[in-house]
Amino acid sequence: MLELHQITQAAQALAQARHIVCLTGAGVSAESGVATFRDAQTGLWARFDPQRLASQEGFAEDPGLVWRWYSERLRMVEAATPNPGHLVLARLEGVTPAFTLVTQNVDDLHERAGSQQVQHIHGRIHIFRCNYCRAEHALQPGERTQELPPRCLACGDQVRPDVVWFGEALPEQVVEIAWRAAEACDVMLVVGTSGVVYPVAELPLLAKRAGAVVIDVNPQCNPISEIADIFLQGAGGVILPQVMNALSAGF
Ligand code: BJW
Ligand code: ZN
Repeated sequence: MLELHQITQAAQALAQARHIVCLTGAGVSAESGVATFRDAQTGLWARFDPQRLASQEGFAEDPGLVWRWYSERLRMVEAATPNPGHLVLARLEGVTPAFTLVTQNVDDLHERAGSQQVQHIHGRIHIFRCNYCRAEHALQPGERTQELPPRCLACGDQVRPDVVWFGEALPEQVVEIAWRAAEACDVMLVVGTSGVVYPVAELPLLAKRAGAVVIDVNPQCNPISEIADIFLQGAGGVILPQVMNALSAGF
């Protein structure tokens, strides 16, 4: 059960911090109507395993299926708008000397909420690349709704969204920024992640070991809430504005 003093405690930790790292997951976009990764398996997609769809093996087995899954999710992202949780995180960027926002989300809702520096550690759904030579592909009209992925203009292989699938390496530069920030921050604010996908799930533990206060915002208990110093149990779009109000009011 969430108590008022936990909100105050979180606001105090954030107010005193010189460097805040915010790590977000699918839950931060849930209140914008973007289904979380594991909840995206509804309707027609219910019989497919997301771990299989988001992999080279799944793409090789049925490229059209994976292409259509991502087209549908991109449509969902485009129809969504940032929620109060995204807006608070954008404001937080301006109230602390150093702020690093690392998101596992492939949507652009943080940017649309006004966040200036967003580290997309699992890629971005609206950018497309060749699965072989990695050349960026500018989608032509009609290609999105095709049954099969378009072909790369440079090498002829298949085009895919620029996201990180299971078994693939995370973008090197973003990993460097995220790991360095986790070791240097005073507060790590985690919002809406299940904490089961590695290596990102290591970040809160790394921050805690380096002496940071870890705050987790999530309606569900999860591996990160287990190690968090402050667990704010609830939805990001409800809890984060409460924390921001306490911060603005001087607690
Ligand atoms: C709310 C809310 C509200 C709801 N408010 N909250 C160590 C141990 C075991 C396994 C591994 C390991 N190291 C690596 C692995 C393997 C693997 C892995 O982690 N597997 C585990 C699942 C077992 N990792 C990898 O393969 C990674 N690559 C790798 O390790 O490469 C090695 C390598 C090195 C060098 C060369 C080559 C290879 C890659 C992982 C990539 C993950 N990609 C995905 C797909 C991206 C594209 C797409 O979206 O389709 O990223 S998987 C998916 O999970 C997606 C997400 O970003 C990520 C995390 O999901 P998230 O955000 O936690 O979402 P959900 O849906 O799981 O949870 C939502 C949460 O929100 C819940 O907690 C809700 O309660 C909460 N919530 N409403 C706040 N309103
Ligand atoms: Zn190519």
